[in-house]
Amino acid sequence: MSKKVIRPYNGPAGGWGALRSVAKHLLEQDVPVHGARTLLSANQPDGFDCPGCAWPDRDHTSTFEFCENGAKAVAAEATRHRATPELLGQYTVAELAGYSDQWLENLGRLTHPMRWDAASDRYLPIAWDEAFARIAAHLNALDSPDRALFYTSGRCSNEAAFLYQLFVREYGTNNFPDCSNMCHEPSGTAMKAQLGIGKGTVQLHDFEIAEAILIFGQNPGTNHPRMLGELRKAAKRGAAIVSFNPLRERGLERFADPQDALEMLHDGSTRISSDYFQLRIGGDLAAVKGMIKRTLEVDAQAQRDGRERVIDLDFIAEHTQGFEAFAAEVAGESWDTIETESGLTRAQLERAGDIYLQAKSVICCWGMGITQHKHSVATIQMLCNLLLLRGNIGRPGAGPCPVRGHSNVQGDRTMGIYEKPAPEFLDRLRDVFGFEPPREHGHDTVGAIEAMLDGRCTTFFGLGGNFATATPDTEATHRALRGCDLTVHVTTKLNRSHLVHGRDAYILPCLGRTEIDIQEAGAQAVTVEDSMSMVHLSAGINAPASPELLSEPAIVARLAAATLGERSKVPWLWLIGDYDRIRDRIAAVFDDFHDFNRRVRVPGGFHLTNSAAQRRWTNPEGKALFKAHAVPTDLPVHRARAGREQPVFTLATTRSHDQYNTTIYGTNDRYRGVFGERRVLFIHRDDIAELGLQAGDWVDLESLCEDGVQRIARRFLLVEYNIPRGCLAAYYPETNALVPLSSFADEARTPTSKSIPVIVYAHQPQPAQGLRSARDIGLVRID
Ligand SMILES: Nc1nc2c(c(=O)[nH]1)N[C@H]1C(S)=C(S)[C@@H](COP(=O)(O)OP(=O)(O)OC[C@H]3O[C@@H](n4cnc5c(=O)[nH]c(N)nc54)[C@H](O)[C@@H]3O)O[C@H]1N2
Ligand SMILES: Nc1nc2c(c(=O)[nH]1)N[C@H]1C(S)=C(S)[C@@H](COP(=O)(O)OP(=O)(O)OC[C@H]3O[C@@H](n4cnc5c(=O)[nH]c(N)nc54)[C@H](O)[C@@H]3O)O[C@H]1N2
Ligand SMILES: [Mo]
Repeated sequence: MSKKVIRPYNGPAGGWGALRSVAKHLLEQDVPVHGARTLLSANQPDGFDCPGCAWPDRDHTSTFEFCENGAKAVAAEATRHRATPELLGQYTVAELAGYSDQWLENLGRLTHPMRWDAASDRYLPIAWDEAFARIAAHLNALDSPDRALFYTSGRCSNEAAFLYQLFVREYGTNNFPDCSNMCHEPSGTAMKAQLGIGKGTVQLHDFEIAEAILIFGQNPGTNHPRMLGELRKAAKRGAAIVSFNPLRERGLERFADPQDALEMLHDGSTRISSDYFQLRIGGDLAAVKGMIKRTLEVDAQAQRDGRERVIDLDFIAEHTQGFEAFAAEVAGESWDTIETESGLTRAQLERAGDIYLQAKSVICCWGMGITQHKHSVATIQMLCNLLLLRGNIGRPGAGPCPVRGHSNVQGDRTMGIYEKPAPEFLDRLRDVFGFEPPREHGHDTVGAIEAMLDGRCTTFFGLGGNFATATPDTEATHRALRGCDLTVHVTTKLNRSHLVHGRDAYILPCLGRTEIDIQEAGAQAVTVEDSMSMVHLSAGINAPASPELLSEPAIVARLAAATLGERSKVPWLWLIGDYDRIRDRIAAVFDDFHDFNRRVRVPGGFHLTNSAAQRRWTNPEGKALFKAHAVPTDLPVHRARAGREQPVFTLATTRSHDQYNTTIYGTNDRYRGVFGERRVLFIHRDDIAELGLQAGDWVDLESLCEDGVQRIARRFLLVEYNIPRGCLAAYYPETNALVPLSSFADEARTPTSKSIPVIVYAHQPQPAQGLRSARDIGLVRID
């Protein structure tokens, strides 16, 4: 274990620290000499799409953009470490489960398909054909296709996702839980109802002209480092950048661009946020409503004074519905409630409102700090209400900008990875392919866990991801997976989901983005869609990690052929001979992908139509809707506080700088000043005192939920931090055991990972349970 150090970090994000960190990771991963060439090919027209995040590239044709965390993601895939059958054969699964997630990750790339052998409790190699035949036999023996679940993580390409949903629907179910259910689902749900489309309207060039950029619940310095380049340019030209975040994130404060030689040589940096509002966790709806209230008050005053109105009356009249009722509801909300629930003062909110009013064009960005609450959908609709007031949707430099996570999570949805598919889409599948797809809605992620727990589902298939660790309520989820008759994972590396398996279990290793994919017609490229709806090509440049690996489209197609056989209407094996054939089918199903093969070969790719960006409102009302929402005052945390003497905190689970979701690269969180430890709890100094504890003490966390289940996560180091009182932050996934399965966003069912009511007490060591609990909830064995 490396040494634990807690040391406030006052430098900028980026800078030399970022370069040093990349060098360290390249060395640790033992990336081959051509590793540098690999990094230089990320996001290049003839290279691969960076597996790091979904932030777009300048036309995908620019010169290399340095990104520390993109480089780590690439290095993790291009590593020289190999988890061969010989290596894995040395351990029983019970032994492997005793190790940390980081240790599993460091075993390296999987090289062979494997099947769990019950007699020896080991994963042993199996031939591809045999694996497909056995999985197919299992699927065909189920009394209903709805017994099986087909999970997707957001890294797979459009081609793989399209074939996957096609296979699963021809097989007969819409059971598509996906990572999006835990991520930006509320963004899609909120905007689809309100604006008619579930995607952001903004493109990269809008960042060049926006006069204000508001950033809610997002930490781009760590999770979307290339976004800092855009923010830096905007700050330099004088745009207002306003952050709303309970934590003062370094990347939102100062940034040194490693690409700017002068800035680097002179140890300079650029201020990013012009204003920073440290609101309470879950306080965004109240804060935005305060800004709206300010806007409407200023407007009313202007009206009384006979001055020009500050809201866009023409836009409201022509394009929206519900304004009068909405304005009346806002007027009825008291400043008291708004201040208490947001944790900001009226003066601060008026200031924020005035920044909004002074800017001719405003972009609103948001991330997981907004989407992982009970009231996420309402909060996002409040953000869109704010934009609508001054016509900030559908014109240059303005609009909503949900910043997506996984590099193709948006594309996977576009391709039909959705448990509630639209009837028109299913009609198209039927017409193009000639089979009748299932119409009944399937399970989302929470529904999938519930269905495994009560035995409705018995089979789990994962295309990427780490379901056992990414999902809420770790104990329940693990029980759910272990109860399955079959678990199968398509993956690049070993992770905990492969160790928390069903009675029969397979690991199917696939090619990564960085690798050359050879099929019958030669080397293939795939396509992805970024967070701003640009679709472009991605082609690997490295030799595969093992000659045994198959591409994701090939795995899906061969499994489909094995399962559906003669009864299939789809020429599976022919389709994967040349991915142009898959793209032609995609074009036949989605009008927006017309002429797909030609348009995607134009450097930079093409932009998908966005109706809201064109001010066409495709919801049933045919208008952008003002949606009134009261500031919530009866959330689980309010209820948990009522009548309890002991302080009840709101815990947000968040990412460190050294992780990619459940993939842990290291134990440092440089910008937050934490080194060598992940089990930390960020807490206000006065709260530590009130608990009668001291910084550096170890504590246990217990979540409070009305379902009567006791959920405890043990042994976290108290770190005194600049965070509002009553609010806590700790890392995901160590804290997932605290997120109740029954606690999710209204309408969107996203687990409430950013607002868990918890109590905190001195750590109570648990003798004897050591290894068993390590197996169950993935605690770290300290090597
Ligand atoms: N290097 C790296 N890149 C990644 C990822 C990764 O793990 N590592 N993950 C990818 C994925 S899948 C995603 S979805 C994105 C996630 O990227 P982000 O959306 O940035 O995700 P988080 O780090 O979970 O949390 C974001 C921020 O929300 C703040 N926050 C917490 N609660 C609240 C609240 O109630 N209100 C407000 N306003 N803020 C709050 C936290 O302080 C934190 O700064 O990044 C993607 N990119
Ligand atoms: N408490 C809490 N829980 C959360 C969150 C949170 O903020 N707090 N965030 C949620 C969010 S936003 C998300 S998106 C989910 C993430 O949920 P997932 O997408 O399920 O998890 P990841 O950790 O991104 O998946 C990592 C695994 O993907 C596999 N992999 C990597 N590259 C490839 C590839 O090219 N192909 C294939 N087939 N497999 C590959 C590797 O095995 C790796 O171990 O977690 C959610 N869970
Ligand atoms: Mo995500």
